[in-house]
Amino acid sequence: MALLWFLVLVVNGLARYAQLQLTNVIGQRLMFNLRNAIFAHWQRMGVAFFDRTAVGELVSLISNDVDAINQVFTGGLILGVGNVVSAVFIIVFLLLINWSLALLVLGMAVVMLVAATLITRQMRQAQRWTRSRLGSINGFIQEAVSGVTTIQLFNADRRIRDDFDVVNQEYSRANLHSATLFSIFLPLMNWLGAATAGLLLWFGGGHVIHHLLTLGTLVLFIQFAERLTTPVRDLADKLAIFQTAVASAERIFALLDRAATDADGATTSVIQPGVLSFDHVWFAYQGEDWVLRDVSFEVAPGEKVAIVGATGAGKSSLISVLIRFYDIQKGTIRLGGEDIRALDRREIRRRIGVVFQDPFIFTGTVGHNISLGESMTSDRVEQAAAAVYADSFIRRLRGGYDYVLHERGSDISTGQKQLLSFARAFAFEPDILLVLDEATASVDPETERIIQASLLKLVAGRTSIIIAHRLSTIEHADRIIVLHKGQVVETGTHSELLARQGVYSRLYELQYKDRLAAP
Ligand code: DCP
Ligand code: MG
Repeated sequence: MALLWFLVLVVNGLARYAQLQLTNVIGQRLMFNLRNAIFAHWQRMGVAFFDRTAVGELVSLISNDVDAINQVFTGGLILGVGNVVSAVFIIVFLLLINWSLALLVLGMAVVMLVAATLITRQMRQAQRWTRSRLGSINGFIQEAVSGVTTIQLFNADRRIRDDFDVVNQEYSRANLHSATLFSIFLPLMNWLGAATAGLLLWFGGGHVIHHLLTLGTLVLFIQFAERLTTPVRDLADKLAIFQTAVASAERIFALLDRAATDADGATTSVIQPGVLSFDHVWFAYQGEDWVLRDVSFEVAPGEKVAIVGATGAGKSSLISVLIRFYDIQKGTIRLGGEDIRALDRREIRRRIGVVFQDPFIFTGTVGHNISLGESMTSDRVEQAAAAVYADSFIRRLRGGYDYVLHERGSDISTGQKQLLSFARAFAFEPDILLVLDEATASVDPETERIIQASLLKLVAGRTSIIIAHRLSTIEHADRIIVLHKGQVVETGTHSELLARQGVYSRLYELQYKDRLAAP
């Protein structure tokens, strides 16, 4: 019998190992797939989605919420199901041996289940609280790190430290609350377990003295009662985990069920070069707050058009709708005669090169920041950089094209970032149109001269739209479109518009006159 018992223990151990390993593998695969699915879905969401979602929230979705679902597997519901099965077996077994003692054990098990349920319900609340506080801390840190220069510049570090102290304290308090509940839970369960053993000894012992029960049976009862309380205690715990997982799953699937913007019906995948036209275009980011009002203009192939206007006039928005970051509410934008809503977004962005006002720099080498992982030879990368006069500064970096830039390009200058973004646009060889949202930040005259030369190289021989902030850029344009509060108010050449004495001449007096072409 002893040998058999030993064998059972060995098999039990092996089976446990197999079970744990299996649930781990399933859990990890599930998390892996979920994270990939969420990330892939994000990449397909429109820019508008990111306008209104906090980074901290997204991070917590892909880490905390995915993790909560995994909890169901590792040490979660699967083991919980095993617990229920073994509890039922134990109860039936005990009832068969001695029903009165069995009822006593069962009664205590019910008491424990009720107590455990009550406490775990509290714990679930506490967990929710803790998680939301954790989200706040994450969000706070993310913002404080991104805004560190502004914080230090305005000596706001002490104030921000105080603010952090508040969110930190709330997180601590939430954690402490959870911990308190937990420290009640465990002793209480242990106490109830001990009470069960005590009651068994009391009643069972009496039965033994009166020879109504063998000592062996009593020992068996005490042992099995202990084996019963563990699953009962766990069960309540597992239910709480399951509840949290369901809440997380709801959040995740709410995201995955959101339609991705690139899923809408594009019918034409090849764009024919031709005229770009805005035809009575109306656009608002939200509701009826029109940012573009009845905008109409055309850009013929080979033409270089400059768009000017006061800050907030809607110039950058014009580009966002052109490359379908957002869809317009009224009117039509046509490329080569085709409504852009019928065109594939990827194709639009491949054929139209855009340089944004504030270029984004990724962590990685200079070369990678130009090619963005697209398979292009290093020759092509270097040629692109040389074409826009970016290579002289790149060569001065240690390692040249292999120099590793840091997050958001914190270790190169604003002007250098611009040159890098020009090189990026050049390397991708947009053949239909090049759009350039000129940066407003001013740089030293020498860099200014390089950027101007670089810009001219970029637009040479291309149809281009330049949102201009520099007089020298405007002067090189074939035509100027003046945007005022979302409307096209004037069109013409520099001298024509000056002669008109309208919005452009006012803008010129106020904005451009002093910023004469770089020496
Ligand atoms: N806007 C918005 N949501 C965004 C971007 C802009 O509600 N995601 C609003 C803010 C402005 C208006 O749209 O009131 C126009 O913004 P633009 O960025 O198009 O303005 P400009 O590019 O003309 O201004 P600047 O010269 O400063 O770049
Ligand atoms: Mg802008």
